[in-house]
Amino acid sequence: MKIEQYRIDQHNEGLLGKHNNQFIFLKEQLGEQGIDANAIVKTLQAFQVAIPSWALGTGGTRFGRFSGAGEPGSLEEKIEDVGLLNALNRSSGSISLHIPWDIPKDADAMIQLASSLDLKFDAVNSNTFQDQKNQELSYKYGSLSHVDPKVRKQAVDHNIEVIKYGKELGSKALSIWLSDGSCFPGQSNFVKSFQNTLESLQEIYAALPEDWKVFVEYKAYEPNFYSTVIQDWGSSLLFCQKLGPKADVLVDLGHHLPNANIEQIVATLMMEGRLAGFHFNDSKYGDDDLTVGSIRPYMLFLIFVELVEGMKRAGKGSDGFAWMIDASHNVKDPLEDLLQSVEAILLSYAQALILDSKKLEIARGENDVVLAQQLLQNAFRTDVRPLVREAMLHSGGSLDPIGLFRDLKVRNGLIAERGLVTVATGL
Ligand code: PSV
Ligand code: MN
Repeated sequence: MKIEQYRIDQHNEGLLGKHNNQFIFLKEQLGEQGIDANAIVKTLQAFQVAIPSWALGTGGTRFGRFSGAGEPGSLEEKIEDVGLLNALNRSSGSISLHIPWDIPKDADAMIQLASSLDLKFDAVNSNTFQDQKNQELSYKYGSLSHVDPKVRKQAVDHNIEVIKYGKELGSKALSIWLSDGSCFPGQSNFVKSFQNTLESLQEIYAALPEDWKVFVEYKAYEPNFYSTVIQDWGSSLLFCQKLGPKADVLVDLGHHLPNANIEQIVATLMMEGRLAGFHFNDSKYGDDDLTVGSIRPYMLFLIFVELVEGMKRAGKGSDGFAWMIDASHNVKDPLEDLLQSVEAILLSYAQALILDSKKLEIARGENDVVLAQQLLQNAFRTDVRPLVREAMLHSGGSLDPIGLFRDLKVRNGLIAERGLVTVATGL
């Protein structure tokens, strides 16, 4: 299923009058503060968020999975789904594959399909946190950190194979998340686990193509509940520093202990030039994988404030980082959910872009705490939706992606094509 451009244009026509009024009003309001709304719209247009291949089906919990209907049953269908999202919002121009959930059997055909939908292949993700059918050795007690060198070798080889798939597709990065750790005190030797992991990562690093990066993702706990080898940003940074300049830290918003100051972590990693990018999601308790911006939008905004500052300092645009959603749902239509997530990311980015950072620096220098808070909250409380809509409109997307998705009955169309009983690969 494909959404033709004329359907988007037709839908936009009906919304254009109201949108133009709102945009012009905001543009004037921002103009009075010396902010160029059109420049912000351009910056937003350039921001692209990768969609993970595992988020296109209904996710599960460890208590069960209630699969939706019309879910993609193959990699082709997953690419088509991301094509639908990108046609609607023009901000989801790439797909990130998880291997072996989504092995591209015919890379050329996948590239052709993806480019016909204006899509690229983002980072490829390895998986040594599950055992696969016919796998020789088990990852029950770890993978890259395992006490048995044969298991470590198998996990290293898997990562090298993932790089091979990525190369065929034009990806430029390997993303590694390890569940390695222990569930009980005494179960593993922390130092040996670290050293084994480092040696394994060094072998993978040596196999990276010249122009590739490796992203090292950390997570505090789960599935191991006593210790995790790469438990926090500090451990991840330590591995990256030991590996070399092609290794950077990947921040997944759901991977921290409660109340961690993620924006400060982001600032520090950017200061060191070691932030690879993000896995966006939201959470109330742990790694809940909820829709981005659904629970803690102010935190997301504060993170973007640091990102905008960091990008400015580094003289980099948003294309210098890997932005990806990592969430999966039990109760929502996955495509509607992803549209909401992308919109939330762009809204936070827009709010951070309108922040008066010069005034903020002055307030900080004068210890004017009240003004500093006010400046942040003024930006956060500004309704920047017209900026995001204008960006989508200019890029050929929809002024109301979810509204159009529903008007066109996209899910019904997908059910007609794929059937009612479908299960996408993933967790
Ligand atoms: C682990 O919780 C994680 O965040 C990693 O990024 C995995 O690749 C992904 O989720 C798999 O669901
Ligand atoms: Mn993640």
